[in-house]
Amino acid sequence: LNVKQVPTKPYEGQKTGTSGLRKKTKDFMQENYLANWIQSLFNALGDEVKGQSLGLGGDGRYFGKEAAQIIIKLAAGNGFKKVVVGQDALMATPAASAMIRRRKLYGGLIMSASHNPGGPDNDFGIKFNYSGGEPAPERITDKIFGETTKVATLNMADIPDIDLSKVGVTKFGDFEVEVVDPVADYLATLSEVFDFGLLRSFLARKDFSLVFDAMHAVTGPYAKRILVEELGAPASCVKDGVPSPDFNGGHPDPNLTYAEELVKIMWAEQAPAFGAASDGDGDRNMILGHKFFVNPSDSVAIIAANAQACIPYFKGGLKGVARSMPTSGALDRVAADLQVPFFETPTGWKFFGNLMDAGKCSVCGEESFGTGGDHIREKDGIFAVLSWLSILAFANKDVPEGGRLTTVQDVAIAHWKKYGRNFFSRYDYEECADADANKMMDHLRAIIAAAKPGDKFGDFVLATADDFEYTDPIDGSKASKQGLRFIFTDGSRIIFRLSGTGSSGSTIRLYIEQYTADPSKLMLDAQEALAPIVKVALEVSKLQEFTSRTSPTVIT
Ligand code: VG1
Ligand code: CO
Repeated sequence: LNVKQVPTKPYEGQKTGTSGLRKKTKDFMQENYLANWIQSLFNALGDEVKGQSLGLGGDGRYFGKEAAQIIIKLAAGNGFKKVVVGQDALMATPAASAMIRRRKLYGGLIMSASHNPGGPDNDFGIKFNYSGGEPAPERITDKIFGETTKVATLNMADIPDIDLSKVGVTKFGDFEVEVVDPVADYLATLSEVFDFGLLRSFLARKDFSLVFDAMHAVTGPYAKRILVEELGAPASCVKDGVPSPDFNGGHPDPNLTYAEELVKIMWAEQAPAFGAASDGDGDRNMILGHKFFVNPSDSVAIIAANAQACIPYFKGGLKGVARSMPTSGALDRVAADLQVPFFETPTGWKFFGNLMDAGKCSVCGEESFGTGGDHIREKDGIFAVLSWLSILAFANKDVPEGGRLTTVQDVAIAHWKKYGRNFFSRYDYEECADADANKMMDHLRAIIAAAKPGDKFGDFVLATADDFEYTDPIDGSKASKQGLRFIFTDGSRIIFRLSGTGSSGSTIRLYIEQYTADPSKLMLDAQEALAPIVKVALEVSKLQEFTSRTSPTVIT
């Protein structure tokens, strides 16, 4: 194999955020921009990459196929013996995690900017996952960043572009590229987690119907294969199932704002019983019933509460559960009830991996439409969908066809009746000016520094306020400045963070939570129930004053 030493110069700002490096596609298309980051990654990993196998795939967005060719040449040039790549350079994030684990690969690269819009004028991204299938921890991402500031030479194998459209192996001396079906490994893993027989017979019921919105992103082929071919749902249940390089001009984020077409379907008088959507790279999910939204913080709690009974993989019980800090405390109550260990981690999936590897966490989730289990090391949209279908199948197994089916809403209400309800909402103020957002955060830090337990904020009495810090219980690593928290004596919380996944400006996230066990309040609309505490949050932060924003861009 002939390897060329191509001289290069560092680019500034190649720092990874919450989930990999995300920038404008045009930035990534600058000469050697992507290659520099990949070479820096290989430099950071050092000699251990020699002779290893690397997974590769992406969410199908614009520039992915070109990026794959660059990555393959660099992998060969840096001593990998093999690259396993999804056909057409496609691979959903959870599928990449499953593939790395099943094939015992050294690691994998995922070309995705997740729910961010794609195309030449929007975003591209890249992320490295390690041999357990988990996103690289911060000690690695910090090292990569260090390397990006001094990268000088690219080791590029002199090989032609690979035909990624056909499954099969191509060899160049000691190096080979295997193009694989991007669904196969993932499907094999899911079939070990769920009772496909139970799901098949449930989906065969004439009184049950579903719709899955792939949002023109990567999960289309997965939904067709898994829901339709394996589980027997009608082909028409997959909406917008052909991946498009710019997601058909849309914003592939499964929430009430961006998945408005699905929302419209589910809020019609005649609607399917179950609706779900996934994001650009297939790791997020939104679950809907008829005219009913399942808050993701509730979803992970409900899945955890029902996992042992409804999902074969969890039949021995849960080893523990975990949620990200801003996610509501609904899961905490389930953990206490099940008497299993509970962990609160910073935002981003990379913090769950250590807990899972140590056998301390079976189910975890984030308020940002992320739900997962320890079958892989990424959040998993289709896992959430199959979990909910399993819960419904189990709840309805004795209901004769045509009888009164237990619905998504019934499951959620039964959960609230048992555990109480954690009202939760997130307000996103997208693309604020960096300076404005930073000033607001500084203002809040000053308030926190001066605050004392017992201080009153509106009707709420402060229990504690801080900037969240996490010490990993497994390896002792610390993550600080993970979000500004005001926790009140009744358990209500106000949290402020700046997003780490955007590609321009600053996105302010405001998370609000309030708990009730009062049966007369369980069915209140979340926005109505939270109005007083939202008011407090906006007053204390002076958000409007600092950013001139009178309303959020997205409300969850
Ligand atoms: C957001 C979410 C976070 C999630 C991350 C990656 O991060 O808040 O919970 O893990 O996106 O998800 P941030 O820093 O923008 O708040 V994905 O589907 O974009 O990989
Ligand atoms: Co995603």
